[in-house]
Order: sequence, then C-alpha cells, then structure tokens
Amino acid sequence: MAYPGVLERYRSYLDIPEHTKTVTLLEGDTPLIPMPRLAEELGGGFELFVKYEGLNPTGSFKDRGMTVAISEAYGRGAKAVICASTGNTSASAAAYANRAGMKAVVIIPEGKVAAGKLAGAIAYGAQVVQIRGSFDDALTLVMKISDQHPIVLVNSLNPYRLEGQKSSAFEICDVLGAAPDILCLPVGNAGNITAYWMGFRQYNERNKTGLPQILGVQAAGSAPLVLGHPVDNPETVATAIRIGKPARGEQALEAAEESKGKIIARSDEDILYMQQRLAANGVWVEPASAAGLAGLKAEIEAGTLDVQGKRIVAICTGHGMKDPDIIVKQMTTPEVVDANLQALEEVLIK
Ligand code: AN7
Repeated sequence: MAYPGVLERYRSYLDIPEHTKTVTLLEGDTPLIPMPRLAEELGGGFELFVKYEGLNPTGSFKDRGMTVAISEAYGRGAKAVICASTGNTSASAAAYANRAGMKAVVIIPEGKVAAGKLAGAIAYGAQVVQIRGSFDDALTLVMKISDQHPIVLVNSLNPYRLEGQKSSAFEICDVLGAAPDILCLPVGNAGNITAYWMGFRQYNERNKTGLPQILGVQAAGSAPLVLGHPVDNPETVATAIRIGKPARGEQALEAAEESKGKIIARSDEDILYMQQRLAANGVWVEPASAAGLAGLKAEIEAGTLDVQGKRIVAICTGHGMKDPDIIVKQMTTPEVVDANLQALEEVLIK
C-alpha cells in the first residue's frame, strides 16, 4: 500500500473523534540518519541518529500534528483556523488549512520570524498578522479570539496536535525495533517533548518497546523551564524557541522527570556551533533544531549523562532552509571572478 501519512498509518494509536476527515500531505516517515562521525566527535562509545524532521512537507515537524488538528477541524465543518507562531506552526497551519479549503490566520511576533517560515505562510495562503509583541503575547491573543469566535485554535494546546506528533516516537521504535536509550530535542512551547513522552509510553504499553531518557534543551536567553519562572523578554538566535511562557511547561517537566531525563539550557554560541557541525555531517537544520545535540554535547563533557554503549536519537525539528539569513550573516560573501579558466584556477589553487 502507498504511504498514507501519519494519521492513517497510526490511526489505531490516535485518540481522535469519529468525525475526523483526513487532510494529509503525506507527512512523517522521515529518515533516521546514522551519525557515526559526529558521535566520534562528541567522544564516541555510543550510537547516534538524527531524526530529520526538516524533511516534512512544509519543512518542520509541525506537519505531524497539523495533519491531525486540521483533519479534526475539517471533519466537523470548521471554516477557519488560527495560531500564534514563531514561524513553523504558521507555515504548516497555512498549508494544511488551505489544502482543505479552510482559512488560516497566523499571528506572529514582528520581525522575529525567519524568512523561510514567513514566506511559507504567505505562499500557502494564510492571512498573516504581525504584532508588536512576543510569541507569548500572540498566544494569549489567539486563545481569547478562538474562545469568542468560530475559529479553531491549532497551537499545541489543541490536543489533536499532540496526537499527531506522537507519530514520530512510533516511527523511531518501528525503525530501531525499540525506543532509544536517550532522546534529545529542543523545547519551546513544549508541545513536542510532551507528545514524544506520550507516544513512547503508549507504544511501550502495547508493544513493549521500552522508554528513553528525555533530554530537553532550551536556549539560554529563553529558558523558563530551567529558571523555574516565565521569561518576559526571551531572546535567542534560535527564534523558533524564543518562548518565555510555554503552554505545555508542566507536562514538559513531568516528561523529563518521569523519564529520568532533564531539561537544560545552552547558549546561542553552543547552538550555532552544533548547527555547523551537523551541516558538516550533511544535515543542515535551523538553529533551534541543533539545541538538542548542543545539550547532549554539554552533558557528555560535564560527565553528567551516561552515554556509554547507549543508543541516542536527536530530533532535528526544522530544515536549515527555513532560516537562510543566519548563515548569510555569519559567512563572508563568496568570491566573484571573471568567467575564464585562469581566473578560476587562481582562486582555487591559492
Ligand atoms: C524548529 O512554530 O512554537 O517545544 O510557533 O519550530 O513543541 O514548541 C515552533 C517550535 C523546536 C519547539 N524546533 O517545539 C511555532 C513554534 C523548531 C520549532 C520547536 C519549534 P515545541
């Protein structure tokens, strides 16, 4: 049978109502890429894989949850959806809503959304509104609006988003034959870490696949779960996780505790370093997506996480092409030469 997307593939594991009508772009089934050279770089002695979620249809893991949230809303005849977003959710909501012939409204923090995400939301046909405020302000507003008007909230407060996002945990278990020993991933609004923990527990109950320790990683300038209180003016180069008041914060802390893992923070410098090392190993991700591995590196160096003989999966949540500016800002402009052999040889050989 041709691949049907995450909702149909894992339907029996998803808690969704009868009226759900599948709207899919055949998201999911992303590669679990072995990273032996990067594992050696980090000290070796363990197996490392990247789950490359940037290869979803709109370039991020958000498509897994969005297919289910939109399918539910569409199935009960909803005409419009709304979300607050640091970028990826907006592009995904726009794509799936428009595919179903529904309207998508996305509210984003002015000037803080990476170019590839904003372009995506516009290209897929959303009504995009920028606010003079943060993601957290935008989320507060869309919660109020969806309360008072017939428009469906598709942030991860919507439980169907999490139902869909569980599918990545299922895929990892299906490919490896069991859950990994350690799972590391970035944490922003904390829906994804919550969904992974739900997914691994559910798969373990039915299929005895075991449970991973979960290492959640925030950006240091935007680390409410590490600090233990909301952050009013979060700042980080990893704009995807520039979130000061995570909607699923409590559940994220529970996932870390119950799995005997933890939630830590890494600096922008560490995150960008890991983005570069991933790209040097053939996997270009956006900055936020490198946070999980930046956290793993720090834990290994500090000797605070036992990795010997373990199998580790790092979730890389979004594609590098989402945020081209961050690369362009760091690099020197490529050389320009005349279009002749001699000129080219001169710059190649020097
Ligand atoms: C690439 O798009 O919140 O902890 O509005 O885009 O589930 O929020 C994005 C989050 C990690 C964090 N990596 O996931 C949004 C948004 C990338 C992301 C996260 C996001 P959550």
